[in-house]
Amino acid sequence: MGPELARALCQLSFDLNRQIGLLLQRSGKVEAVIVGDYRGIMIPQLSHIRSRGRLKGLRLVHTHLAGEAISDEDLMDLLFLRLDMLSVVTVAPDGLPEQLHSVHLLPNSKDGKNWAFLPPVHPANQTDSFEDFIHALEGEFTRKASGKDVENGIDKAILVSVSSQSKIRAEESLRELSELARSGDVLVLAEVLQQRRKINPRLILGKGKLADIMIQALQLNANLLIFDQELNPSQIRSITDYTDLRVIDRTQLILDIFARRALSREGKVQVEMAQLKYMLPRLSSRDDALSRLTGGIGARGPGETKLEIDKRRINDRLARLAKELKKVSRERYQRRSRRRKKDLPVLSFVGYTNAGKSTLLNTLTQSTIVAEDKLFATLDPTSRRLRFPRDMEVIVTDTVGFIRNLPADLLQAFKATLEELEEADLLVHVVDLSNPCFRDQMKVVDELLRDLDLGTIPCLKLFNKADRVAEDTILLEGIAGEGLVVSALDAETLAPFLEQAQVIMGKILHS
Ligand SMILES: Nc1nc2c(ncn2[C@@H]2O[C@H](COP(=O)(O)OP(=O)(O)OP(=O)(O)O)[C@@H](O)[C@H]2O)c(=O)[nH]1
Ligand SMILES: [Mg+2]
Repeated sequence: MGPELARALCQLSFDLNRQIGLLLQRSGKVEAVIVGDYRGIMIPQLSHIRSRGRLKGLRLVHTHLAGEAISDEDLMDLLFLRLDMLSVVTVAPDGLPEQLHSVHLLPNSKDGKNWAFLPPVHPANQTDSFEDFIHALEGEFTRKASGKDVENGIDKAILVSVSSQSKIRAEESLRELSELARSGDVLVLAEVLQQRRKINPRLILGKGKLADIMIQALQLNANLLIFDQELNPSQIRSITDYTDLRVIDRTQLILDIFARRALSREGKVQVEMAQLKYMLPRLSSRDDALSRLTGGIGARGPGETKLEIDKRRINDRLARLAKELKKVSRERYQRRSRRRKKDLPVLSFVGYTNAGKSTLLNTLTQSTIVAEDKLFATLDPTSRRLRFPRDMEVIVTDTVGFIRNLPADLLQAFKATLEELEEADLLVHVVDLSNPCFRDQMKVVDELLRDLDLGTIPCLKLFNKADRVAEDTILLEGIAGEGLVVSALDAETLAPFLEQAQVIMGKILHS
C-alpha cells in the first residue's frame, strides 16, 4: 500500500469519524471498500471467493481512530477469513497516517500462537514487497503441509467431538470415530475433544475453539472435519460457511464406509437407499449446500447422482431401488427355503463390529472370507457348512457388525439382510473382550437384537480375543459365568464352544 493511498484513507476516515477498510486482492485490485463506525468494521461474507492455495488471497487494510494497534477482533478476522495479512493504519489526531501495524498467519505455531506481528512502520517507510512476502509465506504453508500429503484424493481430516458425556466414554467414542475414519480410508491428522455441558446450537463449538481448529486445519492441510455427533443440516451449513472446510458427521462417515464396502447388488441397493434417505431432509433451496452434503468422503456420493439431483428425482430413484430390493429379497427367500428343505439348523454370529465374527467363521470352517482390523469389514452375509464334533451338520452365517447409534436409515436398509437372522436356531453373540468398553458394546448389540425382534432366539455369548486379555481380568469380570471365553485365532480354544453349541442345537431341534 503506497503512502498516498494511506494518507487518503486516513483523511477520509478522519473526516467521517468512522473506520474505513480496503479488502485488496494480490494484484492490488480492490475487492471491497468497507465503511465501519468509530469502533470497528464488519467484513462482508467472503464465502463466494475461492481460496488461492492455503490463504485467501486477500489482504485487509483498515484504519483505527482511537490509536490502538491490532485488536483481538482483528485477529479473529485474520484467522477466520484466512487473510493473507491484516493491517491497521492508526490515524493521528491531525488525520494523518501514524503507523502501519500488520499481522499474518504462521505455518508453524510459535509459543502457542499461530500468528506473528510485523514491526510497525510508517506507511511512507514501507520497503519490503508485499507480493514477495506473501509468495514466500504461501510457499512455507505448502511445504509444511506437503510432507503430510498422501496421494491425491485421500481425505485428510480433523476429528471433533463435543461431548457432555464422561471423559472415558467421550474418549472411547472418539477412538471409535478414528477407527471408522481409518476404515473409510480417511487420514486422521488431529483429534479435538471438548467437554461442554452446553452445546452451541449453531456451531456446536465455541468460536474460539473453532478458530483453533481452523488454524490446525490450515497448518496440517486438512480438508475435512468429522464430527462425532450427528449434525443437523443447518449446523453443517453454518460450520462449513464458518470454516470453509468440508464438514460431515459420524452418520455420514458410516454411510460412506458402507457405500464403499457393499459388494453384493443387494448391499449396494440398501446402502444407496440409506444415503438418499439421509440426504433428503438435508436438501435446501441452496444448491451449493447440496453439493457439499452429497460429497461425503472423497466425494463419493451415491453413484453419478451428485450435483444436479433434486427431491423429485431422489424419490423416483428411491422407488426404483425399493422395487429392485424386493426382487432381490424374493430371490433370497427362495434360496433360503431351498436350504430349509435340506433341514440344516442355522447358527448365526452376531456382535459389535470388529469383534471377530468373520475370523471365527474362518477358523471353524477353514474358510478365507475377509476378516480384518477394520470396522465393518463384513457387509454381505456369508454362510458356510460346519460339521460338529458328533456327527451333526449346521449352517453358520456371518453378518454385518453392529455399532452404537447405528444410523436409523441404515438399520432400516439392512433389515432385509438381517432378516436372515430370523432363520437362526441359535445366535452366537461374539464379544471383543479386549475392548475396554465391551460391556457398552454388548448392551448395544442386545438392544439392536431386541429392536430387530430377535430377542427370543436362544443366544450364546462368546467372549473373544482372550489372548489379548490378562487372565485375572476374565476372573475379575466374572465372565466365565456368562459365556465361553475363546480366541478365534486359536482353534483349540474353540472346542468347548463347539461342544456346547452342539448340545444346545440338539436340544432346540428336538424340542
Ligand atoms: N488377537 C486376536 N485378534 C483377533 C481375534 N479374533 C479376531 N481378531 C482380529 O480382530 C480383527 C477383526 O476381526 P473380524 O473377524 O474381521 O471381525 P468382525 O466381527 O467380522 O468385524 P466386522 O465384519 O467389521 O463386523 C481382525 O484383525 C482379526 O484378526 C482373537 O481371538 N485374538
Ligand atoms: Mg466380519
